[in-house]
Amino acid sequence: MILIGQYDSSFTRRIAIALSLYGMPFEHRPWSVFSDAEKLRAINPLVRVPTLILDDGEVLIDSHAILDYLDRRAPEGRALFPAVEPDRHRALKVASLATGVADKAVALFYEIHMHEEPSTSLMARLSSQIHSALAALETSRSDAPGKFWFGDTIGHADIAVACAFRHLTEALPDVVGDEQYPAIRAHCARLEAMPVFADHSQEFIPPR
Ligand SMILES: N[C@@H](CCC(=O)N[C@@H](CS)C(=O)NCC(=O)O)C(=O)O
Repeated sequence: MILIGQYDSSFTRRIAIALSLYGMPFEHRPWSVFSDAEKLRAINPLVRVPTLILDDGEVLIDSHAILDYLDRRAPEGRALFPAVEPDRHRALKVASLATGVADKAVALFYEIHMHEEPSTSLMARLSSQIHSALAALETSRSDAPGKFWFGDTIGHADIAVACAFRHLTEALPDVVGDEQYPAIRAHCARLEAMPVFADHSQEFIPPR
C-alpha cells in the first residue's frame, strides 16, 4: 500500500499510525496538497490527503473510509475500533468529535491565512465549534481516566484525538490556552511519547 500525504495532516498521520499498529507495511509519499496538487489530482480527484493506494491499484479516500476498510482487515485482535457495544459507538463518537475538531481547524487556518479579508463571524463560529467539541472530549476523557480512552489498549479514539490536538495547537497556537483541557493534554502527552507517534510525525508546515 502507498499512503499519500504529509504527517502534519492529522488525518494522514492517524492512518500512518494505524497502519503501523496493525503491522501493515506501507510506502509513504509525503506529497503536499498544494505543491503536488496536479500529481495528487491524477490519483484523487478531490486533491486531498490522506489518499491510500491499495496493492491492487484501487484508491481509497477520506480517513474514515480508509480506516473502515483497514480495521476489517486487521490481524486477529488488532482492530482499533472496539468490536463490542456500547464501546464501539462511544469510540466512534470520540473519533468523530476529534476529526470534527480537525476539520474545523483546517477551515479556520484557511480562513485566516488564505483569504485576503478573513470573515470575523466565520472565524468566531469555527473557534466556538472547536472549543465546544474539545469541552465534550475533555468531559469524556475525565470520565474515563484509564491509560487509554476505552481500556488498556490503544484505539482509534485515542489516536484521532492526539493527532487532531497536535495539528490544532501547532497550526493555530493562539486558539487553545496552555491551561485549557488538562485531561486531553495529558492524554496527548502520553501518546506523543510513544515511539509509533514519534516515528510518524512532522512539524506543521504552513501551505505555500
Ligand atoms: N474528511 C477528510 C478531510 C481530509 C482533509 O481535510 N485533508 C486536508 C489536509 S489536512 C486536505 O487535503 N486539504 C486540501 C483541500 O481540501 O483543499 C478526511 O477525513 O480524510
